[in-house]
Amino acid sequence: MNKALSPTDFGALEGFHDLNPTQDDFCASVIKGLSRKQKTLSCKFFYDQRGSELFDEITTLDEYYPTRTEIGILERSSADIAAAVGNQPTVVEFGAGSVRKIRLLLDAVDAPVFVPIDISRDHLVHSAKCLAGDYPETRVVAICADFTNDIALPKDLPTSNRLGFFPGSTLGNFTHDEAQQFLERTRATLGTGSAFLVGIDLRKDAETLHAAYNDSLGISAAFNLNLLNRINHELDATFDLTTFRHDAPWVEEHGRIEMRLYSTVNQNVTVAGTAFQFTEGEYIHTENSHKYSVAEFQALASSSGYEPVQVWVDDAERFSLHYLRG
Ligand code: AVI
Repeated sequence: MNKALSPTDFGALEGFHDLNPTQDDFCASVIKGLSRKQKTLSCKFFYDQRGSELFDEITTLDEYYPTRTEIGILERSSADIAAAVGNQPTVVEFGAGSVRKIRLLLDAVDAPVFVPIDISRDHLVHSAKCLAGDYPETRVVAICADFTNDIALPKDLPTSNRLGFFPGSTLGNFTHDEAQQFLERTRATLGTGSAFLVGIDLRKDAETLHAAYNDSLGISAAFNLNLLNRINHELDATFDLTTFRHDAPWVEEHGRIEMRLYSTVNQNVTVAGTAFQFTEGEYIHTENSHKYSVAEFQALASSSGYEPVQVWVDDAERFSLHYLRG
């Protein structure tokens, strides 16, 4: 889908490529997910305007350590990172995430070209425009796309010295197979000789993990429930949010936190004309957040064709930032 933008929409943006999935994809995915025996919704749909705001709030919570820990690693290790990466790469960010993180990276490596890729069009345009304004020497080319699909980068981008950036442990939201496929695809997208900087949350005690996804202020719960609200508004659905409850257990067997929404009553819900039955105590699985040891992630990267070159970890060994060569 190509959406026309007026010249003023671009601001200082060099280019904007819209490969955004349509509303039909959202509807089809929700109906398919709720039709499964284990009802499932994809976590990539968390991020409407309200969902993105709630996620930003999560990243500031005391219990949610990943964001501030990764920023600390980037701050402390920026000189090492720059030495490993070399100067002036084309930086391709998968997910236009934290403004702080990308600025730390751009400052460290002096990137002449920056390519943010994100599924949320408004968020992408806003953050890319801000960056383009603040980094007048950097060419910013934004791509609105679902990075869980194949993405062909625009042909006029430099083909050598590309550096992928995938912070925040978003890779943990994929299953192991999906993570491997994603890494293989990004390697193909970025090209041989490229590098990839990937943030990965580390395995740790269950109590710390549990608190991070079941915070005392209830922001994680609001973030999870907002998905039902989004489906109500965008897909003409009838979820009664007072009859669903958030829980996010640590599932040792799979090495992951699972975000779940439990139905507290027997009920029927309609989505875009299709009816779904819920029994009391049944849950919708809305997200996985896998945690890896350094060795586990390096094995995954190797099996995807990357060479793990260097890894930076905070003193408390909570989070890791991996430098891989393609
Ligand atoms: C975006 N992603 C890495 C977050 C995580 O920690 O898995 C999403 C999140 N879900 C609940 N809290 C945060």
